[in-house]
Amino acid sequence: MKILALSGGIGGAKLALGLYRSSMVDSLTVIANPGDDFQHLGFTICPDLDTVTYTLADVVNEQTGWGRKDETWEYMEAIKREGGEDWFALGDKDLELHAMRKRRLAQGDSLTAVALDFAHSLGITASLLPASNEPVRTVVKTATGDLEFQHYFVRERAEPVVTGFEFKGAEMAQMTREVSNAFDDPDLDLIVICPSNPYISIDPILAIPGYRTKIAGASVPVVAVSPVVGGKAVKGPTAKMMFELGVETSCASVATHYAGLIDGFVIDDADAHIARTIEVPSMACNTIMTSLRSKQQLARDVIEFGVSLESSSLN
Ligand code: FO1
Repeated sequence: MKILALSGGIGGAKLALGLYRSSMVDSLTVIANPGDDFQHLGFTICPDLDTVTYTLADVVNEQTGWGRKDETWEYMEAIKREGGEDWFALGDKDLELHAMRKRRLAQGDSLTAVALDFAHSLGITASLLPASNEPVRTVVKTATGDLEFQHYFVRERAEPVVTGFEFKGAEMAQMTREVSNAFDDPDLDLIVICPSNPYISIDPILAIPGYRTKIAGASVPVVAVSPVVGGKAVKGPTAKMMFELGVETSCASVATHYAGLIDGFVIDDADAHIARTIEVPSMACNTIMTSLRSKQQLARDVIEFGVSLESSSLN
């Protein structure tokens, strides 16, 4: 099986790991959300790309879901002592990646080349790709003004009331050759939209010219997995945002959000009773990934559902 997945950070990375470690998958490409990226303390921080990379390399901090395990914090302590910006925690091990990325970008290498080489250096055999080499930055529109994404999410703890989003730079950004080749690969079997926040993790990718067309026109099934279970977000502020945006906080709303892009939608067993309200074919299973086994099982369920959609569309 050859799979192309779109992912945000923590929740998406869990399914990406399940796919990566699935015996059914021979080849995996993951496209990471660029909207959370920002410049901070002189570094280009790419939280979702890095979370997917650390997760697949098995070096992620499993308590937080982001950053490195067995991290030390001397750099942050120095920033604090100097009265610098210490609201965004960059660990010493994580800093090794950031220093390397800074050096490589400064010498003219692309974000894609840096990401592929870094993943390779960690022994990852999947292709982990930024959605674009150009910056795409989510701006969160709130009742009290516009906020850069990490300022909203980490510094303000996602507390301000959200009224909308802007994906700055998206219209000027380009789908990379590596991403385009992954979509056009004649051996591709399935496209998966991971259980990530549709508004802030998947929409920034879809805002880049070409993505919607490639996904809507794909000759392979496109399956999304709901990040909303029983009206609540499995992780993060998805449900809070939906409420503030005036959208019903249910998995059905997520399926509607992806209308025209997906052929099938995976929901949790807890939502099986509302499956009939979902406009595309749906499948209920356990989507709560608390162990490697449950991640691999969800990957298997998603693949088998995707394959069943393909054969039913051929009939
Ligand atoms: N999330 C936090 O809640 N607080 C942090 O201090 C923080 C630091 C951080 C450093 C590197 C990195 O790759 C991710 C980091 N994250 C932090 C996570 C990240 O900002 C968000 O989880 C994602 O952007 C949401 O997907």
